[in-house]
Amino acid sequence: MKEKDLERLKKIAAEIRQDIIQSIHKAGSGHPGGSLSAADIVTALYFYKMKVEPENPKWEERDRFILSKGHAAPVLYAALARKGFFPREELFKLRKLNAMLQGHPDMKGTPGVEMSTGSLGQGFSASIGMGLALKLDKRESRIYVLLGDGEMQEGIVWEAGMAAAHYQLDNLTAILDYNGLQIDGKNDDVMRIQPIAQKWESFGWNVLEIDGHCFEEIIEALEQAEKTKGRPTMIIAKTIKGKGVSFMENAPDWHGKAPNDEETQIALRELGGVQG
Ligand SMILES: Cc1ncc(C[n+]2csc(CCOP(=O)(O)OP(=O)(O)O)c2C)c(N)n1
Ligand SMILES: [Mg+2]
Repeated sequence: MKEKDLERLKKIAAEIRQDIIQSIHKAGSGHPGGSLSAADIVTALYFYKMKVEPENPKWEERDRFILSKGHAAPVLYAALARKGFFPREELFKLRKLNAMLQGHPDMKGTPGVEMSTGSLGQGFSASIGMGLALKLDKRESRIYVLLGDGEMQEGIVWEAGMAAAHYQLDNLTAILDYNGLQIDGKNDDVMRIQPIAQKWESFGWNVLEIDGHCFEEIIEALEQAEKTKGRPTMIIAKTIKGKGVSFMENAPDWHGKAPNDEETQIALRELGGVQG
């Protein structure tokens, strides 16, 4: 990757993180931790890898992104707004009655949202159906789906994973946002998912392990996934929940609450200032 692409992606990711903080603060509720942990992955997808047309969201040749961990909606909304799917002002009406952007993604109400998610595990299953449909239609588009490590405890994930390998869905790239925390604390304390790489390998997937905050590694893995034929790829991305805001990093408490005025100012300062 070129230096100027790297700088561009870092800048976009910082702006997306600022929008996450500001939109959740304005809403007074929401999920900052898991939105911040996924910001670099979502930035790499929308601003480097995926083929999408914001002015034509249903373009048939587009790649699809499904946010299976739907509670991290603010990161998806910030990326979609920045990409031009809808005006940025919508971000600051998040979770308001009748607003376009609700607490969890709604495919019927928001341009660019491919699947309504929030019930953990379901988005992943839907992405497998989409991958299969694209194969049957002989289309080149790819499906990208992001899961959480808490989400990975859902039984539905494993049934879907088995199906994806059975149908040789090499058009499917799943990314695990492995931040080690879920709603009630540490993944390892609630119900450990390790050894996670071996589990997916044994299910017939191509497995890659990366640092989910390193753009070079994210993009290299996405490209390797695209070159892999005959099986789907699971990218296990090690991340930090709350990444970028010191007091939110690795703090289970910030899974699902909004920062107050003072916390918002500190967070925005750490992320490089307030945007216009
Ligand atoms: C089926 C289902 N059960 C429970 C919940 C409530 N819930 C929302 S987020 C969450 C924790 C998810 O943890 P993880 O997947 O690790 O997300 P992240 O750390 O990325 O925020 C839970 C249990 C849900 N949304 N869906
Ligand atoms: Mg998690």
